[in-house]
Amino acid sequence: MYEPRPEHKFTFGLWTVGNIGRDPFGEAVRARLEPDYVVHKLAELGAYGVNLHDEDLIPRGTSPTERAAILRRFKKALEETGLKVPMVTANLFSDPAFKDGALTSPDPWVRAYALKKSLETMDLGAELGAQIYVVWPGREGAEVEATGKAQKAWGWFREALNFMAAYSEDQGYGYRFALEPKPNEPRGDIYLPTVGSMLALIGTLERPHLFGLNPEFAHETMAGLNFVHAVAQALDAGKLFHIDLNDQRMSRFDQDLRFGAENLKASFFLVDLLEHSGYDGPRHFDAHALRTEDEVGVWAFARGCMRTYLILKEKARAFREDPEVKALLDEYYRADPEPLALLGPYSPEKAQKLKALTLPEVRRSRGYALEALDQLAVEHLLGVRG
Ligand code: GLT
Ligand code: MN
Ligand code: MN
Repeated sequence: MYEPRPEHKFTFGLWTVGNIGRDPFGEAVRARLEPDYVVHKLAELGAYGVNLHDEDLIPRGTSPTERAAILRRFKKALEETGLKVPMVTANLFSDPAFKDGALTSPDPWVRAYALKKSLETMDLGAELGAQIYVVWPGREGAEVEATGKAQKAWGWFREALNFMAAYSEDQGYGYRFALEPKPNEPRGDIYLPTVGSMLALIGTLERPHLFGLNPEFAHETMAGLNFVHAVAQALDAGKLFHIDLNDQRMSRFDQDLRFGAENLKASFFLVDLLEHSGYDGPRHFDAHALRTEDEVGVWAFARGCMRTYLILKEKARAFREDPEVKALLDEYYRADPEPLALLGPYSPEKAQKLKALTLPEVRRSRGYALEALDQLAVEHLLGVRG
């Protein structure tokens, strides 16, 4: 019943299941997995696709002949399994050149190199059939304010995004660009920390219709923000182009935990939102197995992400269909025609009538029954209803 299938559109990054378990204090604990092997394993588990950074597939310094051989093997695995590559992104954070920013480095050599790398990643993605291009500005930030770079960085970043979108159009690639905010890590402060700040940036771009969001559960959660609200706002703006699902405890380092591992209730309402929103893009798990795990643990982790999503999807359906929930919600949203007629678009008559309005006293004393409603959600989650 909770068996993942390609139509569920679950995707993983090569860097997620391929994570070798390095952290700032410790060395790798797992061997690198070959990309074509990952493709076969993900297909066996019922995933829809695999996403990648340029360097996950083609390590820096690969010769053109080696590159061709890697691509041949990878494409063969995709053909054999039917797995898709819906999204690609450039690694603009590992190279020492990017230590003070990539697209917003103060050094124009570095900015030009980061842009070149982005264009080449778009070429690679197009060859693999990718339609979504993620931009995660992880190194675009600062620890030191004395440079005044915060005022310039926006302009550089905007210029680069405009360039990339123009290139995509020029080549006929048809990419949709999904911008991924994060508050901090690896930089002390990243310039575009939240879904809200990315949405605001999009309005200043030359081709805003080509740009949307790739929000990540862990990233808003690190900042103590409500991820469900962030996704709802992106959806409302028509800007949910992609989503990074994982889990995280607040105010910690970027944990990228298995989906649902920590905040079950928030995950439940996120799945509820996604499944009822009409969003039909990939459900991408940007998470990795704990450092304690061997390869067996990696596949248990991947399977766990997908199963938890499907279980929560079923619970969300049962919750929405529960007659008690429906009755409480009917009452919650009950709308008298009299005030409704005063709301909506402005008119001088409505303004006059609004000024004459007296609020019935009962509107102050009413209860909203949210305790009962929330308890029903908890009981569905605990498996005693539905
Ligand atoms: C990196 C980061 C993620 C981004 C990826 C895209 S890479 O692992 O932590 O949140 O989505 O570059
Ligand atoms: Mn993360
Ligand atoms: Mn991410």
